[in-house]
Amino acid sequence: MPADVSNFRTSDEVAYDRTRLRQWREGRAGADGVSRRAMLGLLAAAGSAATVPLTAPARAVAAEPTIRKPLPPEWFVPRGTNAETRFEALRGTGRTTPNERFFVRNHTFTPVLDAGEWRLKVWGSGLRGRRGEDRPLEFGYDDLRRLPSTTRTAFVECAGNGRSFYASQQGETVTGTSWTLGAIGVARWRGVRLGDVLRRAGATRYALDVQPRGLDADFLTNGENLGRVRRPLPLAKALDDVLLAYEMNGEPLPADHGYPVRVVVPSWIGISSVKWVGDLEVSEEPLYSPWNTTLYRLFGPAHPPEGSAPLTRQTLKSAFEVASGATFPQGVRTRLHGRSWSGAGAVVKVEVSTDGGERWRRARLHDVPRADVWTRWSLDWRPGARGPATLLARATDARGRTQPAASVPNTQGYFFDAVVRHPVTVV
Ligand SMILES: Nc1nc2c(c(=O)[nH]1)N[C@H]1C(S)=C(S)[C@@H](COP(=O)(O)O)O[C@H]1N2
Ligand SMILES: [Mo]
Repeated sequence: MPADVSNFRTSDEVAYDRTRLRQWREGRAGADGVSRRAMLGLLAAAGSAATVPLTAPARAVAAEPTIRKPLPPEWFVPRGTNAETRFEALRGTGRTTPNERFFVRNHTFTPVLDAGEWRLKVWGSGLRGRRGEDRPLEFGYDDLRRLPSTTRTAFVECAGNGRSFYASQQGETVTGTSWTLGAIGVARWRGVRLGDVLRRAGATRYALDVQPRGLDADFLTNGENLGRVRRPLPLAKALDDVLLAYEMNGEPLPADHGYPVRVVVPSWIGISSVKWVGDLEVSEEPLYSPWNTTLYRLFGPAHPPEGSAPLTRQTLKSAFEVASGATFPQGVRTRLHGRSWSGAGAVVKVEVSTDGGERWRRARLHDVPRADVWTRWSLDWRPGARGPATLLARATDARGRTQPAASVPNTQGYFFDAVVRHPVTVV
């Protein structure tokens, strides 16, 4: 197996996944809204399927794609229900992304919620008293704001960020939104530790998974209703560094980013950071949703037939704060700026090539490298011959991992980590 996919298939994750699949087969795990076919697919390599429960029939719900904030074309590229940040729009901004320029990834549309009426319902078999969904423990917005708060700077990045390069650089056909590199933003999140809420809610020591669920509309895709956006987190991660955030860069969360409260899961793929969170299921049994079974695993020739373990930590990427196809005058010294980030730790080194990858130079780092945040960098360049040129940037993180020349493909185009070829013209 190539080194860069083995990172995401640590033996721990694989063993964990296998145990959970066995529990599902034995009727000891929840998988509402995951088709029986999908679960059987996952089980294929894990052993016999035996008898398995059927899922509820799909309900039809109207979906109307909407983002509430303005999306000026100099800052965003519209992508269906989503909006991608242009990296050139980050030039001159700080280490955090201004809320107005932060990318939006919506499965359906932004709901407009009232913090006064909002409740976080905590329920499930992993709570003392084994609370059913109809008998949850509730926290209001003011209850959360009265709990001790904590602040953390972290990126939220879609697992599919960079997906379009599987096609444009590697000739691979993959499904999903054709992001370039702008499905990422960094913000200072303030909120309550999820662990504090779970302890107050009476999570038992047998609790295994926590599944936050959004209050946005059911997600309909390919004629199926997958229900509301939800994805389980193992309790170990939930108790570690996960926040229930109500502030983003010092302001109340904007509607598009989860107002009044969202989950923020540092270093993990964006789907973990559920927006508009309405309830948390705390379970003694492993939980499944479409977002950790058919979606957000790696499928394809380089991966096991049942797919990889569910994706967790983000991979490694770099981007120039330069428009694609930008022009540079010949012979005039210019300063190229960019940012690099990794889910595995701080970015400690960035190399840049201005000649299509022949010669590499060390970029100057502008930030103290930190985990969960990008490192800004720059490099001076005096463009030579007129005509097309290709800029490349290659990051190395604190774990010693460097961006490869090509990414191992997967059918849904997640985790593009290869060096991106950035076209410009010298005039
Ligand atoms: N409730 C809910 N949470 C969600 C989503 C969603 O559609 N609904 N999208 C997820 C995905 S796929 C990503 S990448 C991030 C994007 O966060 P942002 O829109 O604040 O940038 O939110 C995640 N949380
Ligand atoms: Mo995402």
